[in-house]
Amino acid sequence: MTLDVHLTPDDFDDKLREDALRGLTSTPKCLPPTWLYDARGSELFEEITRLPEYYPTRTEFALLRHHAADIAEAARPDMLVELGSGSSEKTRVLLDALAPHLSTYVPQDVSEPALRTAVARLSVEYPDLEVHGVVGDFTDSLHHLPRGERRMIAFLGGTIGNLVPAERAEFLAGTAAVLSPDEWLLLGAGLVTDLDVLRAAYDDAAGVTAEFDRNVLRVLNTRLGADFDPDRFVHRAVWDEANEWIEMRLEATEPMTVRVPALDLEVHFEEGEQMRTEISAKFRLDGLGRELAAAGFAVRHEWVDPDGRFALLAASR
Ligand code: AVJ
Repeated sequence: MTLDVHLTPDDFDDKLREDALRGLTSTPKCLPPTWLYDARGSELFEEITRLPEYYPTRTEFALLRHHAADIAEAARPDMLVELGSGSSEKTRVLLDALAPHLSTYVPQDVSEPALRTAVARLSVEYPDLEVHGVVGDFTDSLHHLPRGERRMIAFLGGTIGNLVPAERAEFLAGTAAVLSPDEWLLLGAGLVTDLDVLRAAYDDAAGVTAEFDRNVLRVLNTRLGADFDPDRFVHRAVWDEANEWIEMRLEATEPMTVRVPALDLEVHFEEGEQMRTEISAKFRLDGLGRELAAAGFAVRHEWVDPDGRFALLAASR
């Protein structure tokens, strides 16, 4: 088992400082979703995936379970690369189906602790498989992937929705560019669905998503010495009708000034001011097909759950 670290703690700090400075000084304020996933954030996300309201993970898991054999037959990869693999929980069903041809599994994630645990566990469970973890940002990691004969890049969970359209276009074109013609992309994407279902998924009754959202403030406190009081922010999940995405926002409950020593910055929040911490775009199959086509992919298979909430697409060039 190996673990490549493409984002060293120093690179990480530089990136965080850059993102935080840009986001906290823009109007409206915003932070990129990457920073939600420190060790605690990754744990909270795992907890989210088990909530009754959060349907994406279990819906995608069912699709993977039902269609893993079709995926294996179509793509027959020797290497499975999984971008944003997290705990690699739902990947097992793929690994089992791909086993006859698969020699290497390359999980990639921004959270080193989550990845270490996953890599260690999988190496024990799949002794015949070479497990090669890559720590980094999924966009940078594309260019540092190990070579294989026939790779399949899996980008699951609907994480594609965290990118705005221009970033998506760049990411998909970049993915097409690193793949050769007989290599595949397996993409999991959330679909536009009932708005109450969507909103509940991003603002659950138990408040786990709220805690996950506020955790980004703790990350800024720990890593940048900031003095955010997370209790003075409430979590909001807002559906943006025009863009067809959910926005997670943190709303200040009172006016306050926050100090961020590592940036030599003081940030003022008005009462009720909202800071965006994530977008989670939902798709329509025709639109997603067009985006993939524009990047140079042809969709070979698509599978949708019976409620029409989530899609799994297999594409090649
Ligand atoms: C892991 C990025 C797919 O957008 O649904 C869960 C993250 N945010 N609840 C998503 C998330 C709020 C999740 N992804």
